[in-house]
Amino acid sequence: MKPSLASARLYAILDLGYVSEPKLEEVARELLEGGADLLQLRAKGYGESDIEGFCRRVLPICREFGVPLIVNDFAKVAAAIGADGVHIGQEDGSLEDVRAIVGEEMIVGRSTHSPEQAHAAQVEGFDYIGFGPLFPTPTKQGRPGIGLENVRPVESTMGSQLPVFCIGGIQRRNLAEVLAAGARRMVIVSDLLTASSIVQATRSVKEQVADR
Ligand code: TZP
Ligand code: MG
Repeated sequence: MKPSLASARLYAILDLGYVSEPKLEEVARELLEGGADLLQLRAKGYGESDIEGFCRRVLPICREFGVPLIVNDFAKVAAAIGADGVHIGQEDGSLEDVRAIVGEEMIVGRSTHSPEQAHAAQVEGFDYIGFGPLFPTPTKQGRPGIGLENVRPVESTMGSQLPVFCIGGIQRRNLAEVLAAGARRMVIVSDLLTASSIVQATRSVKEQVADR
């Protein structure tokens, strides 16, 4: 059965741009101990077989914590290893293409960069969206920040039917501002992965986004 995202608030990403490959298990465990509700494996520049290997290492840890594992970009890997979902960008094809690979029981999420794209993803039937980058970020270079002004309109028009995870440049130091702009769910990558204590950083964000 497809895991429910209704109570998911904090989505963490195990991004190989920040995590050295031998530390994958250790960092996955820290993010989950800190209370991440979803975990994505994102490994830009790696091929399918490497990514499959990384995901196979992380999947048992996600299972132990009861947290869904989402594979970035590689629907075939998600299907092959029995992950919980796949995340695709605007250029990665249609939901129908991905469903043909992963079936109906897997979570499929889409990156969106404007209210129009967010709406289109909802109409198409994605299970959740990433909405951003709110601020310019080195983690996703070459994209301007879309700002905070669209967060509340998107969250209030579609957030009750489609989980909207704000993303991009969100850090502990601007979290209050992002929450005040209407965000209820978020993805944080570099600020958690570069924290001196990943567990504590994750826990402190989770406490602030819980129950919203
Ligand atoms: N998509 C939009 S922004 C982004 C992705 C993958 C990166 C977010 O990373 P960070 O480090 O939290 O800004
Ligand atoms: Mg992609």
